[in-house]
Amino acid sequence: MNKELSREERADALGGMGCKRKRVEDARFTQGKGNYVDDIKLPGMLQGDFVRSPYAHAKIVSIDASAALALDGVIAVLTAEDLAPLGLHWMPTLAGDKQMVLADGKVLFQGQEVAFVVAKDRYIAADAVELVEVEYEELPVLTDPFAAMESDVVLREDLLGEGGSLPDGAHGPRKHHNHIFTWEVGEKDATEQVLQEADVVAEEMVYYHRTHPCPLETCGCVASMDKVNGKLTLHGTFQAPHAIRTVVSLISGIEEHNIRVISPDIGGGFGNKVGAYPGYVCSVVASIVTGVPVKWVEDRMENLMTTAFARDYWMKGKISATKEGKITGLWCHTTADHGGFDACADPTKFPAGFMNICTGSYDIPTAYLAVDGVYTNKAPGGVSYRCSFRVTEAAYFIERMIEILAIELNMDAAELRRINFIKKEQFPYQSALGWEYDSGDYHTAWDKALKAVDYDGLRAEQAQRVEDFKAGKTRKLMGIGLTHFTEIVGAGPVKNCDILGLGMFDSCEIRIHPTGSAIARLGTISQGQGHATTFAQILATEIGLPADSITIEEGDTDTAPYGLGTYGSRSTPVAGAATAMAGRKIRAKAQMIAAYLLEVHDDDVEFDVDRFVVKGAPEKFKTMKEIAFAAYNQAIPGIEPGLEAVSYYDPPNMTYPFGAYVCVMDIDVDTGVTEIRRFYALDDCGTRINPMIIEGQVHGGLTEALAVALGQEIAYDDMGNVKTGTLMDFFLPTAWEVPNYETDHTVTPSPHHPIGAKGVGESPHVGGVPCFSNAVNDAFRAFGLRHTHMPHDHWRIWKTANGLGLHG
Ligand code: MCN
Ligand code: CUM
Repeated sequence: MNKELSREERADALGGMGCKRKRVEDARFTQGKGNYVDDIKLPGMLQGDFVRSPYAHAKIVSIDASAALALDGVIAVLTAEDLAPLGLHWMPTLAGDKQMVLADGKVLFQGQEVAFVVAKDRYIAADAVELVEVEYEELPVLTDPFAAMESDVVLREDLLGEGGSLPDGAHGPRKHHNHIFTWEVGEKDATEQVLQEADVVAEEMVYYHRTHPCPLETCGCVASMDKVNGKLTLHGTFQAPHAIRTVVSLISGIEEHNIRVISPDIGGGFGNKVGAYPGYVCSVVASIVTGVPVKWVEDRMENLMTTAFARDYWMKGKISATKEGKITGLWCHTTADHGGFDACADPTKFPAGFMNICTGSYDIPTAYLAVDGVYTNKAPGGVSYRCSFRVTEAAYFIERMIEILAIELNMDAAELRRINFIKKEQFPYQSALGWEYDSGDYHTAWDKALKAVDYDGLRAEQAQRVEDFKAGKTRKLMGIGLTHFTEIVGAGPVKNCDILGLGMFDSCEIRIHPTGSAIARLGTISQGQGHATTFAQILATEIGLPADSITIEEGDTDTAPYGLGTYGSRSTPVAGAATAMAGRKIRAKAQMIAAYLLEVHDDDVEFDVDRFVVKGAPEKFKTMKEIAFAAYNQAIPGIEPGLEAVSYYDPPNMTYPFGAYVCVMDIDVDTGVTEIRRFYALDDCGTRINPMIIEGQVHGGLTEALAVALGQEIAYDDMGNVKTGTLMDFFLPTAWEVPNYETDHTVTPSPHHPIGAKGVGESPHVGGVPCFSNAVNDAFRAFGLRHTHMPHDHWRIWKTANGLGLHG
C-alpha cells in the first residue's frame, strides 16, 4: 500500500457503528437458503400432532385412542394419563402459574391440547388425530373477565384450597376463584385526593383488544434424545434458548449439560416464541419414549388460536388537570384477561409487565395503577407482540387519555402534550410510578415532528374540511393522529428483573483469530432483527477489525454464553452493551501487546480506529490485525497467548427510547374506509448502530401497529369459539394496505449504556397503535366523539359515524 488512508477512510473501511451496512443474513434468506425448524430432518424422525378441544370449557369424560393406534404408521398417542407418572402432565408457566400440557380432566379454551399423536409422517399424524375419540361434557363458558369475576363457575379447580378456600396465587392474595392477582403501584389515596380537588377530570374506559403476533413461521421444535450418551438436543423456534434449556432441565430432570438447545433461523418471533408450549414438552417426552427424533410444528390455525396472544386489557382511567392544562394526577384500574392459564412472559416482579410506565412522556406528579388479572375461557399467554412488556398498553392508555383530556379542556392536543412533557433538564427523571427515565429531549423531538408535517397547516385544513362536510361539499373527514411515547426497554437490571429466578443480564464472548478475523457469540437470538449485521458493527468500531471479518453467532446453548434472549427490545441495551464491554477487554489486552511490540510503555500508545499508535508519533503504530497475529505468534512477557474476552453485562438501568409520531388520515363517512395520507415517525433510540436496520424495524413495527389499530383482532363468540382463527378472518396487512412511512430521528444517547444505544425494535409498535387510533378518533372530534374502541375496521367506523348521526 503506497497511499496512506485518512482516518475517515480507515473508519469507513471497517463498516462500524452508524453506517448503513447491508444485512449479511439476506444472502441466504433471499435465496431460500435459510434453515428453519421445519427444514430440519433427522434420520428416523417422527411427527407429532395434537388432538385439540373444540370446546372452550368442558369436562373430559373419556379418550379412546384405539382407532388411531390401529392406523398404519401411528406409533403412539399420549394423554395426560401417560404424562402423569412422569409429573409432566402440567408444566410451570413463566408467570408463576401452571398449565396443563395435555388436558387433565377438563379443558379451558378452544384448541387446548388434549392428546399428542406420534406418527411416521405429518399426514398420518393428521389422519390419526381425527380418529381419536374424545367424549366431552360441556361446562358454562366465561369469555368476559368482568363476568368471570362475578361468576360461580370455577375455571381452575386446581387452585382451590381445602373446602373451596382460596390460597394465595403466585403474586399474592386472590379475591375470587377466577381472580389471578392484584398488582398495585403508586399512591392510591393521594391520587384520589388530587382527582377530587382538580379543576378538570377526564374519565374513560380504554380497551386494548386481543391480538396475536402471527409470525410468518409458526412455533415448532424437533426433540432428539440420544439414549446412548444421554444427550437431548432440542431445535426450536425459541426467543430465549438458554432459558428454555434451564426450564427443560428443571421439569424433565435431565441435567442441564446434557441438554443442547438450538434456535436455528427464526421466521419472525414478535414475542410469540418467548414462552414454553405443550408441544415442546410432548415432543421431548415422545422422543424419550420412542428413542427417535420427534418434530412438532403448528399450522396457522393452531398458532392463531392457541399460542401467546397479546393485550386484552380493559383500562379504566382518570386524568386530572388545572384549567390551564397542567396535569395533576393519573389513576388507572386495569382488568386483564389472561385466558385459562396465566402464561404471560413478564419479569417475575412485574405481573403486568412495565405497565407502570403509563405516565408516559409527561411530568405527572401523582399517580396510581392497579391491575387485576382474571381467568377466562380463552387461550393462555399474553404480553407478546412488539410490546416491551405491556408498554403498548400503557402508551395506548396515556395517549388516549391525553386526547380525551384535550377534549375536556377544549384545548389543542399537541399543545396539551407540550406543556406537560418532562423537560430536558429534569432527566434523569423519577416517575410517580417508580421508574428512573435515563435521558430524553421531548420538546425538541415534538417541535421537529410538528414542523415536518406543518401541523398548523393541517389543523387549518381540517377545520375547513369540517366546514365543507357540514355544508355538504364532501363526505370525507380528516383525522390528525398525534402520539409522543416513552418506551422502557433493556431488562435487567438483575436486581429487579428475573424470569423464573434467572437474572436478566446478557452476554458476549469474542475470539479473535490469528489472522485478524473473529467470531463473537451472544446470549440473544435474532428472529429477523439483523443481529449478525449490527453486532458486528459494534465490534468493528470497538476493536478496529472490519465488520466483514467478524462472524456473529447466536442460539446454540452449547457454544453461546448464557443469556436471557431476545424480546423486550433488550438485545441492544443488554447484549449490545456486553458486546461493547467484551470488545473493550480485547482492546485493553491489545494495547499491552501493541506497547510491547512498539517498545513503549502501555500508557504511551492510544487506540486510533484500527490500530494503536505511539502518542505524538502517529507514524509508529501496530494495526489490530498485526496485534492479533502477535497474540498467537510470540511469547510476550506477562501476557497469556491468545486474544479472547467474555462479558456478562448487568445493566444499571433500563433505557428509555421515545418518539413523536403524526398520522394524517382521510375517512369516508359512508363506507368507513380509512386512507392514510401521511405517516411521520420520529424515533430517538440514542446512538444509532445501523440506520437502515432501524428504518426497517420502524417500518415493520408501524405496519403491525396499523394492523392492530385498524382491524386485527382475536375475537371470540359467547361460546368461546375463536372467530378469527385463519388468515381469511385475521387481518394481516400486505403492501396493499401499507402507506409510505416518513422516518426521522433525534439522538439522545443513554448515559449509562457503554455506547449510548437504546433499543428500538418495539418502539414503532408502541407509538404506532395510539397514533393510528388517535387519527380515527380525532376525525370525529368535531362531531362530539370522545373515544371509540379499536380495532377501527371499516364496519366499526361506519357504526361510529352512524351513531354520531352523520348518515343524515
Ligand atoms: N438497532 C440499532 N441501533 C439502535 C438500536 C437497535 O441499529 N440504537 C438495531 C439492532 O442492532 C438490531 C435491531 O435494531 O439489529 C433491533 O434491536 P433492539 O431494539 O435491541 O431489539 P432486539 O434485537 O432485542 O429485538 C427484539 C424486538 C422485539 S421484542 C420484537 S417483539 C420484534 C422486534 O424486535 N420482533 C421482530 N423486531 C422484529 N423484527 C423482525 N424482523 N422480526 C421479529 O420477530
Ligand atoms: Cu413483547 S414482544 Mo418482543 O418482547 O419479543
